[in-house]
Amino acid sequence: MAIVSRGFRGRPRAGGDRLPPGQYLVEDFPVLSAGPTPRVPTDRWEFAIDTEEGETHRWSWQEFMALPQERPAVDIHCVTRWSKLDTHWEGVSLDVLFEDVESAAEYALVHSYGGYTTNLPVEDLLDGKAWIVHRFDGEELAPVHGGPARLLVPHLYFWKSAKWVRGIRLLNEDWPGFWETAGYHEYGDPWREQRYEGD
Ligand SMILES: Nc1nc2c(c(=O)[nH]1)N[C@H]1C(S)=C(S)[C@@H](COP(=O)(O)O)O[C@H]1N2
Ligand SMILES: [Mo]
Repeated sequence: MAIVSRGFRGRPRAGGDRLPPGQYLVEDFPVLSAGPTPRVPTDRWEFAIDTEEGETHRWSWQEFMALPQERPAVDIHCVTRWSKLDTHWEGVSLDVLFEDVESAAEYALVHSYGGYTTNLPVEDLLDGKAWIVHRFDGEELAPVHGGPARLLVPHLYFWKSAKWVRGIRLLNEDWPGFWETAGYHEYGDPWREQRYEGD
């Protein structure tokens, strides 16, 4: 006869309902880079959005820093299973950067100094969901974590948050990026555990 203990859910996990399935909490800040850290001096840094019509919108470091700044406090989730709660950043909302961009494209391919790429739907960059950040925990963003500036898209697995971000290409069709080509999920929602292609 089976004895079923109804409602037994095991020990509550640290992080509670802010920890997506299969994740554990870290207090430190792991570094995950697929290659060497590119060094990009801010006087040679530029960020660009290229539309599907071939228009380019560019910002120098000075122009970027003069834009309205926000301070998102968010939880981040890496596909290698660590999560970090309440991380503090400073940077520019993608809504601000997209203000004068005319585009009907649905897909974005983000590219970085050093050659890394990652793809996501344009709508996941808008409506207060993504930033280009240049400060972490009150300090300039360290080069190993993507300084001078990185993308921050906390509602998707952290591989979408391209370090050393250089630009965004808007596309009518979805082009997979670096990890997406290597078998990781196209979208990467940590709450639906979309780690690998087919999840
Ligand atoms: N340019 C670039 N961006 C990147 C990566 C990378 O290798 N190169 N790794 C991604 C992965 S897999 C993760 S988990 C996070 C790690 O960011 P961190 O090193 O600041 O923790 O950056 C993402 N952005
Ligand atoms: Mo990652």
